[in-house]
Amino acid sequence: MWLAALGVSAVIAISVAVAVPATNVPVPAPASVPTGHSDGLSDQHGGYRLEPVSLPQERGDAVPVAFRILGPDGAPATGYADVATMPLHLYAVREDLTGYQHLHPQLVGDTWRTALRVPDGGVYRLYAEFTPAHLVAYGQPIVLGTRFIITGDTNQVPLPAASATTTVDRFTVNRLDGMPPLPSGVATVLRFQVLDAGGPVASLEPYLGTFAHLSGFDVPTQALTHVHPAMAPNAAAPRDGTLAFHTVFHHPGPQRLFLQFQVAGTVHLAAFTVVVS
Ligand SMILES: [Cu+2]
Repeated sequence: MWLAALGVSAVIAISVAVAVPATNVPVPAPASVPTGHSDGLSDQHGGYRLEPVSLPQERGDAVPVAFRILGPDGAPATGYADVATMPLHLYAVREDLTGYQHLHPQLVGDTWRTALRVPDGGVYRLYAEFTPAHLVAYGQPIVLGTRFIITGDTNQVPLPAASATTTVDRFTVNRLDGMPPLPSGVATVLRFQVLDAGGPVASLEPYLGTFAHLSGFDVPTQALTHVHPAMAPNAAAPRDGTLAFHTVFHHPGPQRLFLQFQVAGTVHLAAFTVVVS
């Protein structure tokens, strides 16, 4: 995507240089809206940049993390839109796609701060997802990433095989469309149903303003796609415990999905491997 976007802009730049006379060339307005999507593999997008202040260097249950988000003018960004009730979501995952976390740092002065669970060694990636207030109409958040390395012994976990069902706590979550490979680069719908011993769970509760959060990580690259169920605002809980997500997976290959949902005040995390063709 990055290369494709760069290629497109390079082609445009070249064709403009060739086709337009040297005089009366309109001066383009400064780009105020980012182009393309961001997936956390870069620390910058659309003029915004993630600047680490303090990243974990050792294991622990609550290791401090601090970073700044700098705007196009190089100064710390101010004015974030609340998306899913929060101005900034921070996701973390290790390179083997374990240890997923979804956190909400506090903005203290110009620096975002939170604490991370770092149970083991390895390479971890952080994803800061936010929407500058003036970019709400852009329609997608900016996702900036950075990574840190914890040295020492590391227990890498093999990627679980693709499955149409998984269990978490007292719940079973089924992927209703089975396990067909999902096409890359086009709109896709993923449907899940949450069940417990009594059948479909009719009592899903909003968590951060929506009935579920789905984070998908492209296994080879760790590119992030984060989406919410397609539901009307203020919709009632789905009576059959079914959640539908509309998304586009940009890369062929396996994806590791983390589905968060809330029942009786507790957030549960179901994980799936799916294959994108
Ligand atoms: Cu979310």
